[in-house]
Amino acid sequence: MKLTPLGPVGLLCLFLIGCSPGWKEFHALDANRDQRVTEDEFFTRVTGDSFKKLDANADGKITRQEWRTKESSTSLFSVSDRNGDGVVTLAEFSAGKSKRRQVSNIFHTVDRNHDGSLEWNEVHSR
Ligand SMILES: [Ca+2]
Ligand SMILES: [Ca+2]
Ligand SMILES: [Ca+2]
Repeated sequence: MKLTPLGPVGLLCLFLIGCSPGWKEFHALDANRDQRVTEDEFFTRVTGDSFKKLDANADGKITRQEWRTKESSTSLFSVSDRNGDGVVTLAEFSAGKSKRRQVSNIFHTVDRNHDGSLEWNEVHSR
């Protein structure tokens, strides 16, 4: 059985398609506890979470084998492994421009008043 990691798509579901996140999820995103989630906090959390899910043995590196057990395609693995040493680190994982854009798109959809941060009422009300 394949586990689908709660990546950007999962969060997209969480925020936009009815499965409204609870206070706990919002709080988890709000790293500095100022009741606002900035794009950086959002990005760090989203990429961190998907990284952790792929890094099965939690050694801070994703091997091709770990990647393959969670993702159907390894083509993204090769793209992510920038220095070609056969493992993807968190830095490499976060570096992809397309990932940043993808997360950014979700963020800006949720940020209804476009002030660059998510507040509880923006996330909570639909
Ligand atoms: Ca690992
Ligand atoms: Ca690498
Ligand atoms: Ca906002």
